Amino acid sequence: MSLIIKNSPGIKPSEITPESDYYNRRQFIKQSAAVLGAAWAGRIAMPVQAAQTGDFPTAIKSQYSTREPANSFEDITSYNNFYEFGTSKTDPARNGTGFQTDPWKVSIEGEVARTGVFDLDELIKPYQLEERIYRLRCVEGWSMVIPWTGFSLAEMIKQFQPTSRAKYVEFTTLYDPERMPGQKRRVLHWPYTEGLRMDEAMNPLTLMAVGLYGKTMPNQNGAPLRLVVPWKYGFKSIKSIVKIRFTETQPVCTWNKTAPKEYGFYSNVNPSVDHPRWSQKTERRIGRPFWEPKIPTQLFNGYGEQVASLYTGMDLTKYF
Ligand SMILES: Nc1nc2c(c(=O)[nH]1)N[C@H]1C(S)=C(S)[C@@H](COP(=O)(O)O)O[C@H]1N2
Ligand SMILES: [Mo]
Repeated sequence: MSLIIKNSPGIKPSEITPESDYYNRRQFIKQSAAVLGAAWAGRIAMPVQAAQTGDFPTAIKSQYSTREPANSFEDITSYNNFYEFGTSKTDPARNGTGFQTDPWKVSIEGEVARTGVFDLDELIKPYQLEERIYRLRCVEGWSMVIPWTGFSLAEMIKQFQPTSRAKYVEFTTLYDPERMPGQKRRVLHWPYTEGLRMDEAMNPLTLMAVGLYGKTMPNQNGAPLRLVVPWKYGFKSIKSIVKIRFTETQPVCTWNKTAPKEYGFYSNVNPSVDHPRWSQKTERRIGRPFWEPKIPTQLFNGYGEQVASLYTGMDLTKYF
């Protein structure tokens, strides 16, 4: 049974104000910093900020959200994989606190008509933000339900006009060992890279996320911009992106390069293809009591209705 809600609210992105509230949010942060500075310097009374309204007031609810209950903000922001800030689950929350993400530039390169380096605020301004509640299944055997705020990668790709040679998209995380201290240790080939086939990148489920729980993306979850590909294992959902490159050949992906027998290019969630060192048949939902039985893992993490056709005729045990 699919848990995807199929009834579309019928709202086209074009019918909604194109102005991104995210842009306003980052402006707001800058202004707040200025106000804070002034308040400190002049000892003026601090204005009351309406923080409870969320950082993305114009985001619309997505038709692709699961109905499962979301994990708590606490769970989502305290149990992370983000090796740039350390390899234990609690390291990213602890070591990512001071990570500066404003200003942030993203370079668009390769097989597209429009290439260039864009300021993040400008880059994402044209797109309709949505709240999308997705399951995230880590290859390690745990899962969470996360209410992301983001926009469709397909909408963004269209703006850059890929050439006929654009067959894949490669994403790269920031490389800056001073700001990302985990990069001082050679636990992975830095910078972290990931890639998708063009049709996977263009699938409507593929999301570029800038927040969660209606708040600007916490550093430990991949601020300020990260990918979310809900039918693939979590490691495909690369964090803190600084480069998006369109290529003719299959990009090199960090985990695939590190252990090609364990992590394939496709990385589709598949309970019938075990990891060489453990089963992928079930998963532990973070935040649930330890005595509860594990949940059966679903093919394509339950998103088969939307994505199975991308892989027709492919042997998924070979292209894992
Ligand atoms: N740059 C980068 N992106 C990354 C990772 C990482 O270590 N570095 N870890 C991946 C893994 S293994 C998972 S499961 C998810 C976890 O995302 P979350 O911490 O927001 O739940 O991020 C993925 N993206
Ligand atoms: Mo993961």
